[in-house]
Amino acid sequence: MPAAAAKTDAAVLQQFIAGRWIQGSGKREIVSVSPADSRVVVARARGADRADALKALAAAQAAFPAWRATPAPERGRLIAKAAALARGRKEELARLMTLEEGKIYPEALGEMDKGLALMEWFAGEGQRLGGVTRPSELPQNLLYTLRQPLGVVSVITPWNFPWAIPVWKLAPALVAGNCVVFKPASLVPALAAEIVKIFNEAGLPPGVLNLVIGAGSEIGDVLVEDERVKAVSFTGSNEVGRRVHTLAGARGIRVTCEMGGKNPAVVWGDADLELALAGVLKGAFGSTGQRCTATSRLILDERIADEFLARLLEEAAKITIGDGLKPGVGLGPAVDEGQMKTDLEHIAAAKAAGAKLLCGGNRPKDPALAHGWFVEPTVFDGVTPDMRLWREEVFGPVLAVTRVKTFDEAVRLANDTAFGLTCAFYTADLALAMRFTDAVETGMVHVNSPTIGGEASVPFGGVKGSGVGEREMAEEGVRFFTEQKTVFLDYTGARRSSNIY
Ligand code: UN1
Repeated sequence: MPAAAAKTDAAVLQQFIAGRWIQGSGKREIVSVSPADSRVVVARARGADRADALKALAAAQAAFPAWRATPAPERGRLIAKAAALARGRKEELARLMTLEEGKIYPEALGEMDKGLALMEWFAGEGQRLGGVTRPSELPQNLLYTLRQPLGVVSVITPWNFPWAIPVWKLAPALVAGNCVVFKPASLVPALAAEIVKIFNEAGLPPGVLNLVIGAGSEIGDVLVEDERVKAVSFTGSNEVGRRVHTLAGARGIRVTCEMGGKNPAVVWGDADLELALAGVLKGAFGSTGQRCTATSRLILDERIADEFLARLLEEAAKITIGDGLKPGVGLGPAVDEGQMKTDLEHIAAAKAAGAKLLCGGNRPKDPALAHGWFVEPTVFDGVTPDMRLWREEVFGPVLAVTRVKTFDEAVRLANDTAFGLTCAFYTADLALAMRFTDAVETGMVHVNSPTIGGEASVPFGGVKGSGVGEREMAEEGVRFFTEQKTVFLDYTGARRSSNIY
């Protein structure tokens, strides 16, 4: 598409505050371009500034009493309606996702499905939001707990799952009765605006969900520091996550930060190698490696290492790099020039450190790809724990391989990282898988399946440097957005004879 034509087609986005679409008052223009061809402008928006963020917070605060009073099953039905509306637009939204974020269309469809399953799960939570009842030490007394909304909450999301991550935070926040200010990553504003439109069309009252589009820390800081904000749910880089956590901690509010990973896949000598191969390829190169759950370290039992790597290289060579909207393409671009440069820097550092480059390592040479931020699928053998490639998250299609002789060595190396999100262990030996599951220091473990993914009904999140605060998804996902109240109900109708404690 010629640049000029693309510019005219670009959507013009606005902020959504108090139920109205308004122009941002910031100086900066947010321009969303297609990472597969950076001449293609997807959308433009005048960015929000501090004043817009404050307006959004005020709108959320004003909407809270009525939303809190809306019965939870009713709130849940509204989420269900939003899910149904999105389901009807699944292909269109997936196309927009591929255009704006770069992931290949089949992966975008998969992300749509995942987000829809999460919305449907959380819609049902409207009928399940509840506490516990317990017997009291006293006769004719009842102890029970209630779950109540917090008030205004901030939802701050990254660019790599521009549909699933926002909905897995927004749906539980809303069903629990909170009002939200949503700040998506500035690289994916077009999809974020569609998400907000869908919730609005489903019938959310004005002010219950507000959108601020902007770049830089100015509005993000307001959304954590303002006294009206009672909780912050953040997914993104460790650098920003630490800042969010520190600011929120200083205020003593609740915060969940889901951050990076350096996830290992271990392939044991007895594993089904075809299964392991498919899982490693998907984990390492799926979404161009741009997921916190990506497989970035491969720990191979030395008995099968040569055979496995030979097959891995064969398969990597077959991957077609290109525009994710084209059928047959298996690897899309990095999201922007900065991410592409980061990938290439990590590759250069690994080479300099003495790791052995087995494949990839460059931008593709095809001139048709020259306007996109593409990086070849890259595999390094002989990576040792002192190398940056072992320790630091790349967020690109770069896999670090090492070989081990013993199970204990595999466990030790798997745990030799500051991160702890997820891992995979491929084996035919169930006892060994159980021992690995026991010993590995991660929030999630995959046995004979790739490191990536999650399901609505089970908690998602990590330990060590990968995350702080409550897990997401499942019951935990809603719990984060509620406050507990313990009720001591005495129905004796008489004075207590003695206070037992
Ligand atoms: C997945 O692997 O399907 O930012 C989800 C991320 C994660 C989501 C991964 N929060 O990559």
